[in-house]
Amino acid sequence: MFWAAPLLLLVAIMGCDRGSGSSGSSGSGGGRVKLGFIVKQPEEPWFQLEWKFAEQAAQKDGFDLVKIGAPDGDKVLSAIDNLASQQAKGFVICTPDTRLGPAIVSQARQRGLKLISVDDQFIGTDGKPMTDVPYLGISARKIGNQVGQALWDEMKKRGWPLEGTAVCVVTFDELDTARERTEGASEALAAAGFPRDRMYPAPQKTSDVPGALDAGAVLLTQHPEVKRWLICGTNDSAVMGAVRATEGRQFRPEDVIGIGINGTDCISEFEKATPTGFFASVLLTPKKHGGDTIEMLYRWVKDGQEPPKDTRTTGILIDRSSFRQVLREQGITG
Ligand code: FCA
Repeated sequence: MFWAAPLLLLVAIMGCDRGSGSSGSSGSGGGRVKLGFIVKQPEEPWFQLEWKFAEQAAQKDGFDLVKIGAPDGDKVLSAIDNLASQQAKGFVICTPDTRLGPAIVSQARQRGLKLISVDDQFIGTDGKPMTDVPYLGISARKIGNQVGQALWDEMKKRGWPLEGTAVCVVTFDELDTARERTEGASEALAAAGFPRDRMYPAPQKTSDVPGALDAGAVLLTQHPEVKRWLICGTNDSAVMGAVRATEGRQFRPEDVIGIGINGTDCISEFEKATPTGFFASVLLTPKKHGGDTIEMLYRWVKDGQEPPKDTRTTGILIDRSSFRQVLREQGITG
């Protein structure tokens, strides 16, 4: 048929990565279940860890895993086609754009694929979260509160006066979980006594380190009067970018307290010989986000056991002194 050649070509150039668990199996013929795991930013350590734990689950339970990076809508839709053509039975997805939710659901339905969304919840045509699609994500506001409280505690520990201190809030408001995290951090700081009028948003154009570096640099230029910065953001990359912006303007690490979220994308920062302004992070649970989601999907496909519609996870504060032990305890490092 006329569409078959371009489709095959597309599948080939997408270069999808057949993960572990495929040994001894030949596609659908082996009788093994095949499941996909699609992520929006495969270059982020967070998503690599989700994949790692999904692979561990695949090995343990004996199913095949297909990992696909899909940074935009076109890639997501062709990834779903790709999975269907490999006779996969379902997929877990962190979508690059939550507003693709209705299109993803309809495409999956047409192809007979089950799906679970992870990290970033789908938004429906009415602008509200699609609560009928099984979702596992973080308790975003609470984790934000944890960040805000930890920023306040560290500021007090360092004996910083409020005068001359401000908060750089690296925002990415188009994503609900991101907005709730930064709102949560600001709320906790306000409740502790930090003046709201010195919490400045630094909106990211792209949700990555360069996007946050640009956003942070603009804010620092606008506020030359600030002597000490507290920094919060959506995730480690957001805080990292803003910390790099403070370094670019010769702020000393002692005058910067940055606290991230993920705890997985800041390890190289904590490993540096001398401390930077990236002070701490809330370590999330990539094992649950990667391993539990794919296992839930597997049980659903294999035994008809429906996953819960909404699961929320928590986090643990880590810093330079504790990260090694906590990562080990959490099974993230060996
Ligand atoms: C979002 C962020 C990721 C991670 C995840 C749990 O998808 O972009 O960095 O924090 O939520």
